[in-house]
Amino acid sequence: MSKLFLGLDSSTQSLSAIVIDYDSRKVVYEHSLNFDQALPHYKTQNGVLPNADPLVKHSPPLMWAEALDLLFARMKKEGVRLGDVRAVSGSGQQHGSVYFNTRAAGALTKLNAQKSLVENLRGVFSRATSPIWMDSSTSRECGEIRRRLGGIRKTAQLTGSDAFERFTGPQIRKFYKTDRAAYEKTASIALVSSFMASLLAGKIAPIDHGDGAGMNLMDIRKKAWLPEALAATAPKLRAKLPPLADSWQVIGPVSSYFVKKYGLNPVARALVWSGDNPCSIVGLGIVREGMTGISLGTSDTFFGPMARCRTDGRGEGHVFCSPTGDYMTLICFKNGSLAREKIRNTYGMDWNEFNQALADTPPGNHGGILLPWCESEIVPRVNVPGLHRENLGAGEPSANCRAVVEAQMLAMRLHSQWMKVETRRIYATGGASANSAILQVMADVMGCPVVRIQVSKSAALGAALMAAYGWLAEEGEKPDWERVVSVFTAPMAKSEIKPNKKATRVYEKMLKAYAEFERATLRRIAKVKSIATA
Ligand code: ADP
Ligand code: XUL
Repeated sequence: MSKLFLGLDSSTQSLSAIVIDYDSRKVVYEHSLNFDQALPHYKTQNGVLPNADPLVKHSPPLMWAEALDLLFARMKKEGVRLGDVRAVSGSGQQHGSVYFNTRAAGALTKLNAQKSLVENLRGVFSRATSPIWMDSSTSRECGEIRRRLGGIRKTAQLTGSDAFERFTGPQIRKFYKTDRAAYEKTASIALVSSFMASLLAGKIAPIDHGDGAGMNLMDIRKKAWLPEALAATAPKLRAKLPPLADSWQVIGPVSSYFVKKYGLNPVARALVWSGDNPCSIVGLGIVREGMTGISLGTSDTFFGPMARCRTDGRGEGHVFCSPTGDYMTLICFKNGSLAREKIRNTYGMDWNEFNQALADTPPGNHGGILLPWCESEIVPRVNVPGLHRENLGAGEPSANCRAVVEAQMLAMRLHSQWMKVETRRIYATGGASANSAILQVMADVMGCPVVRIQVSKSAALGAALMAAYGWLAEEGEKPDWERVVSVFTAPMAKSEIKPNKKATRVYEKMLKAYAEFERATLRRIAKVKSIATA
């Protein structure tokens, strides 16, 4: 029997699956299911529920559960050898939280294969919707938690990050403050990752150290819940949190629901899941310092492994735990793919026309800059959405397309300086990494080559590799991360995109102009806000 491992990725816009054959080192199955298209009855837009408040971004947890049923049904129908799968792990969009009441634990152990997951989960939530990573409605709660923990630097030193609006702790605090009765009825709080793992394992799953670090609740060095942070967040919180665990820990056998319904092997192991960015560290094979990953998904993220924990005193960047046992640094931009899409759509283009626009305009864009804060931004922190242009008119389609991509790459270069890592090679992933014209701007701005690996869904691949690692460890095989990731994550030789030296020199100069325009715009926004609130 071949050794198959299944990796799932419950992301903002989709649920994906990758099956790997470990011995023949092949990806044998890959599939993605887009929430808006496959499950239109949840009425999400890009996986998110519409809300009158632009700062509030929630998604329905039942949609993620229904997607899991649908994906397994498709795998079964397409003849995927689910009976040969030895272990299942997964990756979830980070920070989002799911709220279970006292009925959940019992319902999970008794999942009935005659019913759907949605039917099985009826009545187990104390909150119908889940705040996700795009939510930025908790500035007040961030301030309260940060003050209790001793300021930006101290909060980052303790939890790995300053208090951030999308992080789970501030979200829990807002829930406690605004709906105390529902908070009281909450028996257990899960992340998207641990929620999905709970379905697979048929019991409340632990939260892994990688995703747990994105909550402002975990002691980043001790990898344990931090009592001061819990106290600063909400009362009786400790009792509502599951245990923490290594990202590759086996929870137990998969729930009989998946055995009876879809033919998973009863001895197949269900593992703890992690966040999409920690999983991408594994899925891209960037397990040594100096290797940098950039994901161009719904969010744009810049990340890399870090051997010793060093936090960002200015509070823009994060330190999470890497599934390999090291740490990882990360900065996250909310205005990633959806901002590129928005500019593209404004000028009625498709991706080919967008790429032609990049080809028609020179690096540096004649000094034209566009800050693409279509939604409130995480780095730098901007709570008033808006587009800001310098030396650029809204009536210049091609220059605006170049400007959005250049600004995104310059922002990554500028705001990653605290990491003090010399970027020698970038491993690109996420939906937009399919676009070589965008990656060329990335290589030129960063001044180093950009590569892709065979599999574009690095988070799902990382999850499959974590499943393999956890299974091998349980079998007593002492697996080694470099070996586990090596063959699957070899960069595609032909995919290397080299920086153009002349363009890199243009961007070195432009970085100063960009930084100055960004600072000036932030000052202007702050002034307008203070006049409005005076
Ligand atoms: P997530 O995992 O966060 O849900 P993905 O990594 O699947 O997101 O990326 C989805 C995004 O990829 C889409 O919003 C789309 O804008 C972008 N995308 C897909 N193909 C291209 C392309 N050829 N050029 C630029 N962007 C693309
Ligand atoms: C990372 C972050 C996003 C989400 C969604 O901190 O908020 O990258 O994980 O992908």
